[in-house]
Amino acid sequence: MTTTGTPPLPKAELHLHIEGTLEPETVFELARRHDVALPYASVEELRAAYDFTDLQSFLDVYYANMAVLRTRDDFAALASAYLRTCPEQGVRHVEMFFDPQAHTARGVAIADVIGGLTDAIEHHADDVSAGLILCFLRDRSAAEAEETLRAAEPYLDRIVGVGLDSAEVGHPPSKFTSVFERARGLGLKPVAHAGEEGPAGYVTEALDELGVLRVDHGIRAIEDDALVARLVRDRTPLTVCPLSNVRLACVPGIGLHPLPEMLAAGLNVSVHSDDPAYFGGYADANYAAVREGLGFTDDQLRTLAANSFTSSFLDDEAVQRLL
Ligand code: ES4
Ligand code: ZN
Repeated sequence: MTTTGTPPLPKAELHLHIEGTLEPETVFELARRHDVALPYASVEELRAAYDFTDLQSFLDVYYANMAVLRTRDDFAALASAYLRTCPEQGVRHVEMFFDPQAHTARGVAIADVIGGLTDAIEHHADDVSAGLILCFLRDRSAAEAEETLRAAEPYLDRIVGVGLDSAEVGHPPSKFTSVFERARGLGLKPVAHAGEEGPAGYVTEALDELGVLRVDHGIRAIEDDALVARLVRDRTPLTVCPLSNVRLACVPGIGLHPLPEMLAAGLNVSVHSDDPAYFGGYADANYAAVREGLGFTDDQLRTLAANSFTSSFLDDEAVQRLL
């Protein structure tokens, strides 16, 4: 990561999977603590496996590494380690994704997952404001998503929204219409990953079927002029993750990322870090990538940062207090 000598721009982090902040060193530390066998001999060997060819090749390693997260304290330590880094990144507010099914499927109680994450959020409340977005795994069944939402109901006061993530192609948003309808009825804000690897049509479906207020990634929306016009008209936020898109080969290289085209089209884009322990850096590294790799000006970077706040689920007053 490069440093400019100037403090990083204040920003909101709206596209971050908390499990994607699990650093290789922590995987080894927790594996030792819980006596979990790892298929890698060293941190270096694990890091060498982060040579992804597509979304699925990443997800395989991402879910495998989660085996080391077992207790409420593990989830608290994971989120705490991340939240601690926020001030130095200029991150003043985070709406973090978590994947309860990736843990409950391994026998971890959802109470420990949400309890640990909220312990950390409360502990760091003076440094950074933070909320939770519960994601459904789209490559698992709609019935399981329904069960997950039901299991989370006792903790709804700690959750701002619901999201949709994991393997996109073959799992269109319409598979989850009914669980999103119920979540919206419970007062949860709906968002979804769409148009990352999947087609622009999945973005349209996420808007029409799930009523999403924000689209995560959405880079392939640019392939559909009518969709772009709709997103521009509604000022629908798109949370773009440049380093992720490069590392998962969703774009052929940083210099060919569609972000400049998206911004020029008038789309409400902001820049985020997705799974920073896997993709080469946190918020500031993603800003550096668009500055250095795409030639973004200071003015354009300020637009991205301003969009990140207005695209958050904070009200205007709360945003003003953070600036
Ligand atoms: C993810 Cl980069 C990405 N895409 C879809 N689902 C995910 N879960 C964690 N990272
Ligand atoms: Zn993501």
